[in-house]
Amino acid sequence: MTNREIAAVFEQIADLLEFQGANPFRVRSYRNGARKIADLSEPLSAFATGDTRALTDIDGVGKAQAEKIEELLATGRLEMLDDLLAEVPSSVLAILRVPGLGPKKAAMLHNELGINSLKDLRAACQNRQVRDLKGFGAKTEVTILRGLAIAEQAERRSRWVEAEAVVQRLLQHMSSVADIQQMEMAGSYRRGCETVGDLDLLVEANDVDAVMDRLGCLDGVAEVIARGDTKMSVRLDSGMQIDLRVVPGKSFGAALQYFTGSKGHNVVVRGLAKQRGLKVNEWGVFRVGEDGSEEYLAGRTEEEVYASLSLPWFSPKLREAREEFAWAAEGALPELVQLDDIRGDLHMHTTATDGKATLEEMIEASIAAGREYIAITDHSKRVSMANGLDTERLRLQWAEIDRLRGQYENIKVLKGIECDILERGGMDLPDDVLAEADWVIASVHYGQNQPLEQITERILGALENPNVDILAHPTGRLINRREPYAVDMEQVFAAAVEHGKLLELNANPARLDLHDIHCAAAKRLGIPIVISTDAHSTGGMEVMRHGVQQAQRGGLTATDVANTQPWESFRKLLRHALE
Ligand code: DGT
Ligand code: CA
Ligand code: CA
Ligand code: ZN
Repeated sequence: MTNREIAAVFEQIADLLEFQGANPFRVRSYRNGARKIADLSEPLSAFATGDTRALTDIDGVGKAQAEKIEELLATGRLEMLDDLLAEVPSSVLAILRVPGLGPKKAAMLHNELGINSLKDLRAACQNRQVRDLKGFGAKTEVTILRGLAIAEQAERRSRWVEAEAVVQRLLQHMSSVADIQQMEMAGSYRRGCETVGDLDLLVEANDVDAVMDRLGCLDGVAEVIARGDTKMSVRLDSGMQIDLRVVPGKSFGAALQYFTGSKGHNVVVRGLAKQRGLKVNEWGVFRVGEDGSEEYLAGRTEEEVYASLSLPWFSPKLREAREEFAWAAEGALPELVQLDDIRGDLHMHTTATDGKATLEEMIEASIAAGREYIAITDHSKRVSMANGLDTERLRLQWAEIDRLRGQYENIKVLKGIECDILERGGMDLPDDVLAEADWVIASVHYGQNQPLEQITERILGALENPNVDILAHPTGRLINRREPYAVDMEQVFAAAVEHGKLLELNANPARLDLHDIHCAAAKRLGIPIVISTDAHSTGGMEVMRHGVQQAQRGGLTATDVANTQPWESFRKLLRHALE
């Protein structure tokens, strides 16, 4: 299990304990443990097996939690969690995930109104029963109703990164079947979609039973939904479904193409085949004779399938029936940006605000990650919860960066700030201070529920400010947790063009903000995109790959992404002359 998965288990335990009204100290210790684990830069297994360091050496991890981590690492399960889950039905658990409802409020709804599911909750809000509970009101009801839509989606679809954790375990588990010749994930997971409904696993093998038996004994399989000659579907405890298909080698490419989708992409492929008197399905490409006979033409590889239709191979990231066929017709499929192209990371935090690593640690981790230039961008003072910087503390940090510049010669460190756009409009720090910064990020963190005109005005104001370089996480959404705020993106794009600003693609897998469609729009308008990790720890730099994947789905090339440029050309985008 990965650190992230183990941290998620601890979070879940904390939620469940809180829901049950457990001792608040106990709840808090699990939450702290989860945070510590998520922030670790090393895998937990390194502590569990290492002879010199124990899990209890990790700050915030006590003896009881260390035992739970060991149990998870050894078995992939935790008896305590299984017990808790048996006590709280999963339909009730879903209530905990409604934005704006913590475990405490969820428990009240459950205990006082008998609410047992999202459906019950929706009915109770619509019947105006919720507003009468202590600590709730008519406004809470509206908030809950808004949050319900997103919780209902989260019940059905996982974030890509959560699906990835399951996929890694699944592929590892299946790899012991000797008869497997080839194995690939297909579906929305392979396309890198931001959320994944179910997982589609494709296997080439002769011994179908061996493959299916093995899938059946994956840890966490709750139910075998169906098992046939070539297809099998299982459901995991988490609710996630896995569809398996076992095909012969001559059909592997055709099946991979078919089950990768998207459905819309495949509709176009089949249409193009038909025009040529061909038929494409999951078994191959066939020439259809006048007597209805079918002659197999291709199917071993995806390249072969597409080539038989005079099409180039499409990156799965582009298979959404958007512009890919028009590009192919012009022979101009974009050469998508790759993780290796990234040279800079221009959004990160340190212990000066809510980061977990010091300035030096972040610089050293950036060097280790191969970055040639970075910007240190802690929060400004409005973000008081994160101990945001005022002018004085910011200048102190810059003095520190000046000192460190001499020490780290193989990386450029920009003096930056993530400056809040205030609720009433305007920037959180004075213009003359922002003017001194090498790199100014403008962000909306407060007043996210304002009406469209107001939020758009605030953002346009920031983009008009000559000292602002870039707008961070432009729509504020959190996948499966929070809707984007109401903002007129057309106007934001127009202002970015007019004032020569950049837009961030925040790589945090919970954000991925800009959306892929917005990435494509920015590219069309020639607005440079910066993919940033927004790292709050050294481990947080790892998320760059998610941002790159999202950029690929938007059709972005390295040229479209400003932080792929070598320092010598990137520095020309800055307001200050820096060597
Ligand atoms: P998901 O699971 O909702 O995140 O999205 P997908 O794209 O993984 O969809 P899924 O799992 O239902 O099916 C996987 C792929 O298989 C899909 O992208 C295209 C192909 N496929 C499945 N069912 C059909 C169908 O009825 N017609 C066509 N043309 N293709 C299908
Ligand atoms: Ca799927
Ligand atoms: Ca499926
Ligand atoms: Zn940030």
